[in-house]
Parts: sequence; C-alpha cells; structure tokens
Amino acid sequence: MHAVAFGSYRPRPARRGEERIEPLGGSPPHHQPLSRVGERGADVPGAFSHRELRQFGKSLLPGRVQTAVLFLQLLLGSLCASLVAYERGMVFIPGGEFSRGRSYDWPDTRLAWYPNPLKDDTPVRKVYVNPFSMDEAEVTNERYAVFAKATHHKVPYHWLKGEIPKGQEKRPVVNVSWDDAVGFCRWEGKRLPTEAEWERASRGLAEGRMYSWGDDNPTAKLAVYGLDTGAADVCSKERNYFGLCDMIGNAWEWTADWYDRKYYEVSPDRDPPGPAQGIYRVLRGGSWFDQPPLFLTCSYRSWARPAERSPTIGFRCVRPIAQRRPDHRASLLP
Ligand SMILES: [Ca+2]
Repeated sequence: MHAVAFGSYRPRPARRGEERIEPLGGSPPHHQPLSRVGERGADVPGAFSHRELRQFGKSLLPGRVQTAVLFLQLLLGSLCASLVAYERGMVFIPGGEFSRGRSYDWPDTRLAWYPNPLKDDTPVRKVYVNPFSMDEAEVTNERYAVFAKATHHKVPYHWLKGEIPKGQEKRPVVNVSWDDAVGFCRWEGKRLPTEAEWERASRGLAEGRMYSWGDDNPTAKLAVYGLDTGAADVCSKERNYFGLCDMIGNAWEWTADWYDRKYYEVSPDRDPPGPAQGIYRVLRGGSWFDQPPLFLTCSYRSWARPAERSPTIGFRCVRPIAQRRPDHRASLLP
C-alpha cells in the first residue's frame, strides 16, 4: 500500500509527562483574507452582484461622464471575470499570496535525540500563485474511460476485461502513473497542478492550519480516510472553502512537480514551478487508506516514482487563467 511504501516517518505519540507541542495555529501576521469564491466560480474577485451594480448605477448623476465610464468598466470587468471563471466541473481559484508549508510542530520536532527526518514542508514562506481553474473532483473512472477509449490509452490494470469495475464509475481513477495523468489532463486541454497551486486550492483560508477546515482531525463527514475497502465516490463529503471535493483523502493526487526535500528553502516566491529535475513526483492530500494526521494534512508532501501505479493514487487537473511564464515544464502546458 502506498502509505507503507512512502510512510517511513510517523510522529511518535507524546510520552507520559512529556509536553505535547500544540500546533501554533492562528493566522500569519500578514494574513490577507481571500475574496469569497463560490462553487464553480459563481462569484469571483472583481465580480459584483446585480443588486450592487443597480444601486451604484442609481447613484450616478446625469452628466457625470467620468463616473459613468467607471461604472461601465466595473460592469465589464465583472462580466469578464465571470466568463473566464466559469467552466462546468471546474472551480475558479483566484490568484493571490498564501503561506505555504507546515507552521506547527510535530511532537518530535524539537527532540534532539530524535531528529525529525522530514522537514521538507518547511520553512513556511509566502508564495504567490496566478489564478487558475481546478477540477472540482478527482478524475473519475468514467471520465478516464472516455479518454482511454478515444486515445486507445491503456486502462488501469485492475479493470478486468478493460471495463470499469461494476458500480465504481464515480470513484476516482487509481492505479494510474504520472504519465497517465499528464496524458489525460493534456487531452482535456489542461495540465496537472503544481504543488503550490494544489496547496493554495486545498487550504482556502486555512493558512497555518493542519486541514482545510482547521486543526481538528477529520471525521466521516469531512473526508474519506482510514478505510481498507478502497476509495469512495467523489464528492461524497463536504467541500472545502473553494468548493473542491476530496482535497483531503480519498485518493492521493499527482502534482506536476519533481520532489526535492529542500525545495521550500530555495523556491521562487511567485508561481514556484518545482525543481528542474528529480527522481520522484510529488503527491498530495492523503488517501482512503491513511490515518490522521500527517499524510492527510494540507502541507504534507509525499512522493513516488512517475511509473508508480497504486490503488491509493489518482489525480485532478487544472487550467491556468493567466499566461504563465515559460519554464522548464512548458511542455506540460496545453
Ligand atoms: Ca484527494
């Protein structure tokens, strides 16, 4: 199982008499609230409600041309933002800055005799990402089947006779390699999210927190986790702040980035593209198999060889809104 293959590190529970180190929590000092973004991009930054626009229009006095021009600009900006943001099955994630990484300690972080082998999700740094649209759900079996049929791409090995296992049409496709995922996203005119995009989308307003919903461990209402029976249908749990399903749990999700344990120390602050090379690709979000906390947190970075096909690994795609600067992964862009 994936958690066994890549889970060499687990925090040791605090011993009797030993101080339990609580997550630092709280908002970072330069916390900037995001604009509320509804599901499927129903409202976006720069968008105004019809009532607000009507009221503003009524306040205009005849002859005040400059004000009228401003009103028209606002109206057009609002319409454009809505048009750009809307795409069925996708959610608009506004561009912005957020605190990436783990801002709290695990119980063994400060124990000199028990050095923490993984501090790959630190240091916490402010990172800016451009706006993008993201699949609201992990790619399902039925969606993948359309791609496989159209492109003659091979299907996951557990599909007997090439067919989706009965009753699993709405489950996330798993046993797909990184290249399978890239091929699917490209076929849909999309690409895999970068690590930074994935974490931005996963966190929403939960900067400095363990999970999308705060610091409390998941419950059966919030995430698919801790099972031995496989993934569940996508979107069977509560959505996160942006309206995304299963960012925590259900299937691990491939990202575009190579894995480098020390990348956060050297990454650029704006749209970090990931290391230029590596051996493993980054996985995010934990799976149906994993137990909280660690693997299921917003900041945890897992990894696997690109050829890995695991029953716990799936993916979802994104589409950039703004043109990204050319980088070494330009070939991934649609
Ligand atoms: Ca997931």
